[in-house]
Amino acid sequence: MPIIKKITARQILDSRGIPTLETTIILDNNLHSSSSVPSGASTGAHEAVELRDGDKNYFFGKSVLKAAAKVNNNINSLLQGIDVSQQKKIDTLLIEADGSADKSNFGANAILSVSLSCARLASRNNNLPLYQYLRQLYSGKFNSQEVRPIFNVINAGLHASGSVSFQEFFLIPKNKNFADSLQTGCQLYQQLKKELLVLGKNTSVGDEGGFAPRFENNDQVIDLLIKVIGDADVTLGLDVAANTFYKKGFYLPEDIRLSSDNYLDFIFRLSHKYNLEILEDPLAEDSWADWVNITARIGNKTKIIGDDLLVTNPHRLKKAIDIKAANGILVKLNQIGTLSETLEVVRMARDAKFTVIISHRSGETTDDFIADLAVAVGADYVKFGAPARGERVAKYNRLLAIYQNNL
Ligand code: 2PG
Ligand code: MG
Repeated sequence: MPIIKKITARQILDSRGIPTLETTIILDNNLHSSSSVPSGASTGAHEAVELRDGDKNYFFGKSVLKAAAKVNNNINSLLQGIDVSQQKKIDTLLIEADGSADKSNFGANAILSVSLSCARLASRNNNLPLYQYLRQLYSGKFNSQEVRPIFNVINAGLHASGSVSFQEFFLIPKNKNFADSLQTGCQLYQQLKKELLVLGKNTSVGDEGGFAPRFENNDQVIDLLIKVIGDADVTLGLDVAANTFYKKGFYLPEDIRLSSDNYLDFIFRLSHKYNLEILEDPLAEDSWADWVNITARIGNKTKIIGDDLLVTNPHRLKKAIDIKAANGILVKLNQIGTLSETLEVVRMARDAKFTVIISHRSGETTDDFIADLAVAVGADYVKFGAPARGERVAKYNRLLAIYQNNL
């Protein structure tokens, strides 16, 4: 097996025009491959740390030149001469050399860009499509159905200023295969645009390609989506991203300030009223007891998904499984920082019968690695944004290639 000859990283731009990292690895047989990493806006407090330069006069402190230097110097020397197919060994070396609990020395962005590049390069070297190579690495339980896309068609919260408090409003088609679900999602997205125009609302889009007009309240958005769905076989979901309106023990979802108990009732009624299939981050990221409560109350008909709660972290997932604080997990590679740890988290989630959703970040690139990851682990759903904007569509198109042509 060819060995790693050289690793280089450069600063590129993400879909918000904010710097991110792209890393290229070259083998001694001169085969090479690159991967770039995404970045969130509504990041959980317990995520692995992105290394950013913090120079206010250069990209408002968001540049990643230090992270690039860590790849070019420390990580390049660390991994030179290593067999690129030794993914677990490579990820362990990266974690140990970084030495911190949150990957803040090298930066999770630096570490992940290398981890993903290694996998992509090893798959090429083996002449395997990436998803097939990743399935070998995963070797856990998986759902053999095609993944169901979750379309975030209205962007609000931190992804679209001036709109309502909930961050994402989902349409979730129930077609049997991915291509048909994609078609349904695209048609409803266009139908939604027409309805917004009839209402005299703005049809410009937010960070994830969903429309981002002003609404009076969260219910108004959902009622419009119900109208757009009509008799199509499509369900609803939300990423509440409750951290963003949780302040000192109280929730402020609208013009009201609710205690935790009253807010739990509010969420319970909402889920019941709209028959939500998916409810992501309905509660603040450290309110474990309330998560247990909501899962016990509505978990039998709604998937209670931990994003900021679980941050793709095996320790937080274990706790959630043990105390039944959720019944599903949003999986984001950059929340934990290596491919091997992510695969481990998916294996744990599956063994506990948790729903698995592979997710993008609000700041993305056209890198479509997560489409292959979703097929490899047999995820239940993918959350890649609206069926619009290049960085979102790249992932949906990659799924089409995988499912239709086994590429
Ligand atoms: C989320 C994500 C992706 P961000 O909260 O689920 O939609 O948003 O990447 O901003 O954390
Ligand atoms: Mg979320």
